[in-house]
Amino acid sequence: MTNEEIAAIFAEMADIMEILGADPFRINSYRKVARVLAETTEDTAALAAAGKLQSLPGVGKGAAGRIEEILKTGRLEQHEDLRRRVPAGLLELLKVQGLGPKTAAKLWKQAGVTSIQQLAEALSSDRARLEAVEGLGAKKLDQIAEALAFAAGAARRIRLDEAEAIATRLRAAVEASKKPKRVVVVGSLRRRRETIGDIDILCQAGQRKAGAIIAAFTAADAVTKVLAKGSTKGSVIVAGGTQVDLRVVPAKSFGAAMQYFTGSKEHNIALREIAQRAKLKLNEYGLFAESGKQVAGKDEEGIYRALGLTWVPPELREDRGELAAAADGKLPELVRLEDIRGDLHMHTNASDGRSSLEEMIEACRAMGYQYMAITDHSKSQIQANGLDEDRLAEQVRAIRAAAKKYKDIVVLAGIEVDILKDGRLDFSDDVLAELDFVTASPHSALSQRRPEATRRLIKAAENPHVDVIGHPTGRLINRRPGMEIDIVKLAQAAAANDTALEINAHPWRLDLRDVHVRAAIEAGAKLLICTDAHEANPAGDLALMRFGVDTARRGWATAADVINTYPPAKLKKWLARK
Ligand code: DGT
Ligand code: CA
Ligand code: CA
Ligand code: ZN
Repeated sequence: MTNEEIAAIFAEMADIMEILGADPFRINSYRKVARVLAETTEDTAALAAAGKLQSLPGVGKGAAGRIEEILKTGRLEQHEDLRRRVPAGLLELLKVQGLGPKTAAKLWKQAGVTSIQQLAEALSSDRARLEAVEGLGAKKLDQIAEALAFAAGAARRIRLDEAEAIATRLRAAVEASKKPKRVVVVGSLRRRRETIGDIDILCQAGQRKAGAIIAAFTAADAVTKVLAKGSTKGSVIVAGGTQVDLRVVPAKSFGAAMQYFTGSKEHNIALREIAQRAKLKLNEYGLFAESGKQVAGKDEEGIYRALGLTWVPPELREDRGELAAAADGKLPELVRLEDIRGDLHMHTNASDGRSSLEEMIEACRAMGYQYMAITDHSKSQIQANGLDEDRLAEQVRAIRAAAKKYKDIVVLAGIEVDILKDGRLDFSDDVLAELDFVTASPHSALSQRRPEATRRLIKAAENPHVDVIGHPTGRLINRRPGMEIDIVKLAQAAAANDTALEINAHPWRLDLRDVHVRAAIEAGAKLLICTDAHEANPAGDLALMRFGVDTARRGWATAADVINTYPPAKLKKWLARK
């Protein structure tokens, strides 16, 4: 059982209890356990074996017992009891966006609707029966009908880069109309999550202009369907099925709206509790005293400041300890894109890249980099035209010759050597010893189980010639999960052997992911953020660096944690460390 599978059981129990009208406090405690399990980098089975499940936040004696039962028997009696108490189709209904457990319960009790199928039928042929349900007006039913149609088509969450491209287009449409004072992206996209559910945009303008701005938004080229077109809010679907929401907000509450709609919901709830303790009320319109007087809300900083906190970078707003750190003035100074001085993972047309060595060097110079490494694939990557020992030797000569021509950039002769199934490498130590830089990456046998996968990567990290473990889990977002690894053990081994861990910046990978990055730093490991570029285009693959920096920031990384922020002399010293 993986952490995610156990988490799903707890989440489903919470949903069922909510349908059954259980105590909200109890429901919340199950949701909290589900979230903690889904996010933790610890191996739940190992924690259980050590009797330490209760070290997880929110996991008390009861939850620990339930987790143990799941691990032992693969199921949970209480979960199955709960499932027997609601029609099976009802849980499917919850997957429809905007349809929560409370509505599902009413559909069941008041209209006899217990499946998506029945809901779709009633929507098209018996709306009166649905409109009789408490809280289900015509407008809400339209929304549900849209969501049903949408769920039938598109993937639920899109990658960060896809969302960014859509947001850029819609933002431009909003900016071109009526010249609003400010247009900002909020929601999970501003927090730079690796996947995005829907895109949220906020625009500052007065009531007079709002209508025209929303009209321009809903008429934008990318829009395939308009879901809502109100006086302060517009909602559309774009090609591919993603939803985009625009809200128009006046200056005096722009900061409050920015804060609220940036989320996360969990961060907001925790922040609101801090406000309540200070006898203040926080919502999307502002921060208010008991008298009703507005205390803050024009800008985000003002809100955090009035609550005794330093401003929290959006990437940290996940309720993972950022508010306590902000209260103590101990938030990390996060690494920035401008801190990056070089890229140490890229391919040329000697393996599966599309550009020549010279073109890659010119592109890295255009990026303003002070150093770079060429890291083509090794021989067992046959489909990627991986280099064997002879071709590698020839390439190293070519790189050294080319490198001499440039005073402004250090060009390292490297390799992306395959980590074989058992942790051995695709080249012997003698061959690796000839290189300036070695990335070792897993590309095959990615369905390996956690213990083998962890042992495999640790073995590679222990090799004295390896500088960094590339895309450690091998996952591809929305396509394959990659290996589950014990990140703490790997990071400890990496730290002990002076081997770095890569944050592969390609938005399909983002590997290490955010929670891994945080755990790796806490275990003392160093990081490298690299693009894995396959083309010499400063606006193409090489520009993907920003997504890696986003992930590093979400993992609380500072520039000091990231090797490729080092000045050239310091990097040279690091390269000579082993
Ligand atoms: P997504 O779209 O699933 O990738 O994630 P978000 O975070 O963009 O979520 P979304 O679009 O549902 O809502 C945008 C923000 O609005 C969210 O991050 C926080 C705020 N928000 C939404 N619903 C609630 C809520 O019930 N309570 C609170 N406190 N904030 C909420
Ligand atoms: Ca969103
Ligand atoms: Ca939204
Ligand atoms: Zn690779």
